[in-house]
Amino acid sequence: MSKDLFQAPDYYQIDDLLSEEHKLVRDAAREWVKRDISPIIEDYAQKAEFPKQIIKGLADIGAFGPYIPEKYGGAGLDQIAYGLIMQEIERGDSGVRSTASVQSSLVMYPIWKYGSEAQCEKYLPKLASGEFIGCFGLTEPDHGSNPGGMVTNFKDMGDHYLLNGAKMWISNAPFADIAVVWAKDETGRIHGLIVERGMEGFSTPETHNKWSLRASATGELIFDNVKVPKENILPKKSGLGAPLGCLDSARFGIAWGAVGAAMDCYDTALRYAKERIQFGKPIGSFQLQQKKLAEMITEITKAQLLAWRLGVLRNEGRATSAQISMAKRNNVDMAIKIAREARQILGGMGITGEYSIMRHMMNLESVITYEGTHDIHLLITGLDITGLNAFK
Ligand code: TGC
Ligand code: FAD
Repeated sequence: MSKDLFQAPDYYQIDDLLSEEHKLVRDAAREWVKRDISPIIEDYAQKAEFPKQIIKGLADIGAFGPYIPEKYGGAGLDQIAYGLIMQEIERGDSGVRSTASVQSSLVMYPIWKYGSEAQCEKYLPKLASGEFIGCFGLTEPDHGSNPGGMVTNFKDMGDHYLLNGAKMWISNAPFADIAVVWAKDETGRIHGLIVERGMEGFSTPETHNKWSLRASATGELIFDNVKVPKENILPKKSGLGAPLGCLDSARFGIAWGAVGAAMDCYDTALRYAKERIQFGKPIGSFQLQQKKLAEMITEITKAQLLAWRLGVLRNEGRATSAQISMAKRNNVDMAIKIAREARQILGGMGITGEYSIMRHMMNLESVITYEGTHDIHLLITGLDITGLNAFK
């Protein structure tokens, strides 16, 4: 890949809305991505391999549990700082951001919010430092958008639980040390269980042949009569609302992350348009290319403001799940459209690994599907504004 010359677009001076701490955290993440992600990521995406050596760097910039209290090893930051870290990481690659958001919002968050004090003390510091990597098992082969239909289940055997079933499309699964797994008890109620690598009957085969999110490891979780110690159940919340509550936190991070991917595509296309000469002029001087670039910066600016406002609402504890859905849906859709337009501005060069755009575009095909598809988020907004459920 050519040298990372990224300059962050801030057309509406949104930096003025950030605190000094926000800017420090953001700049540290930005520098780290430039130094440790940009030079290697294309190669790892081509090889379809997660670069495990970056785990320590992710921990060092506070990407594992940014808002988890410091007493558990987290960074103790607010929601806007969390969002900014996700934005910067996804500026580098959505797959790397996936690892960070799964670890923070889908593994540390449920342990922190629904776990016992003993579980928090046992797992959170190791997850914050990157000594442990976690994954989150909700989706099943036959239950994606409809997780409430899950069939993975556990039975109370007196001194332990016996877990059976399978999860699919699980980020980080192939190398995760622990999995937060959602399964039904004998009454059909959903609970979270912490399953550790090495438990007999637990395997995590990798999913191959992905054209998207290639630098992120995706896999299955298979439970064949796994004996889970009773102390590994998350005691403080059960029901479908428990995993969905984690998704709120992860979707919020994605709303910011997608802005990062879009900023990178726009910045690359803008620079290229000013340098590339055709018909004796920079292609950026043609109205058709200017239209693309002007619309991109307009959409990025709107998405930045949406993410920032959502961060303020989350800091105040006032953001609704439906507001989070709107931001996830809008910002990912915005990013994927910008990636497609930016790719065109680069002409043939746009399809090569010399530039990040095609990788972002392909990654965003996963991002628009996971954590609730584009359609599902629209239906969440539809339900919120009409009171009428169009899911079923
Ligand atoms: P529904 O009846 O609407 O709700 C069941 C219960 O959950 C409550 N609830 C929520 N609670 C917290 N946060 C939310 N966002 C919530 N949404 C709903 C709700 O109040 C109810 O509570 P209670 O007490 O009345 O029982 O459930 P439903 O079965 O009709 O489904 C609704 C639907 C379709 C919106 C939901 O299931 C959904 O969001 N589907 C999409 C599935 C999804 O997003 N899966 C993501 C898997 S994880 C992932 O993709 C990780 S990728 C990570 C990466 O690599 O970055
Ligand atoms: P389906 O639910 O089968 O949907 C197929 C199509 O039907 C979609 O377009 C959908 O919008 C549409 N549809 C479904 N229901 C309705 C409806 N009621 N009305 C209208 N349209 C509808 N899951 C995890 O649990 N943990 C992870 O770490 C994780 N990581 C992932 C990583 C990757 C790379 C990918 C691709 C997925 C990951 N997922 C993970 C799974 C992801 O959350 C699901 O793929 C997603 O929720 C959609 O489920 P599905 O693929 O089964 O699609």
